[in-house]
Amino acid sequence: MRYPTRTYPPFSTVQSVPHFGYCDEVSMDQLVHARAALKSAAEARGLKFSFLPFILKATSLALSEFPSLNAHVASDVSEVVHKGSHNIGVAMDTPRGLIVPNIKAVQERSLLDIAAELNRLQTLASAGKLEQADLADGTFTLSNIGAIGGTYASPVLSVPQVAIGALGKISRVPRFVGKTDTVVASNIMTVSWAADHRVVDGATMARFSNAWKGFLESPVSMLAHLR
Ligand code: CAO
Repeated sequence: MRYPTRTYPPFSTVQSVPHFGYCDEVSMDQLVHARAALKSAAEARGLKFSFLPFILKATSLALSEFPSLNAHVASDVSEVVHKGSHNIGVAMDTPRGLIVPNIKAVQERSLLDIAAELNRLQTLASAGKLEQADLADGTFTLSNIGAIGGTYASPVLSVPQVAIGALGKISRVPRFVGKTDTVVASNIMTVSWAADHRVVDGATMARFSNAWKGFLESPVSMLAHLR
């Protein structure tokens, strides 16, 4: 039996990009409550409301602070184009295998908008009915492998994009409270970033990740960016 191959740059192209990894963990305690508070409002509109709408919004807000990560790079590195729109790809595991549609202009969308678009893309992806327009023009990628399991990953860049993040499974684990000796149960999610080291340095990735993590650990801070 023959299966169609994914639209993806040749492996040699991806492997020829010197890339680095950067990992961290994120406390999702406040986000667990925020999601629970908004879930029924989304469900009343017929929408499944997972953690991803928040994570996508946090990614867009962090990309606004670090536009060099929302970029395409020419294969000869002669040019890096910072993209104006945050078209964030979401890796989807489907009966036909991996496919990565993207949510266009996440910077202009509300959480409910993002959830609606995610639901639409997930339904089409499961049915093998995504359009080329849904797959084209991605500028950054997230892979929620944690929906299936795992902690850390080593995501492969979706060239010409310059960065990608893989999300681990949110797990309930013991953590110290600040600088005290008190230990509490905490909902921890890991993230594994990879970036094209020809155009992104580790410090930029770390600062971006810190900004992203700040939005997720204190979801109310995203309100400051409402327009
Ligand atoms: N940790 C813990 N729970 C998670 C989670 C995570 N990282 N991500 C999702 N969940 C939970 C959701 O909250 C939901 O729980 P409830 O039923 O209680 O609401 C449940 O798992 C199912 O979520 P979902 O998968 O339907 O929704 P999503 O929006 O989080 O993710 C999608 C959608 C399409 C990204 C995901 O289903 C998927 O396909 N992930 C795999 C991606 C992949 O294969 N990456 C590898 C690429 S390299 O080959």
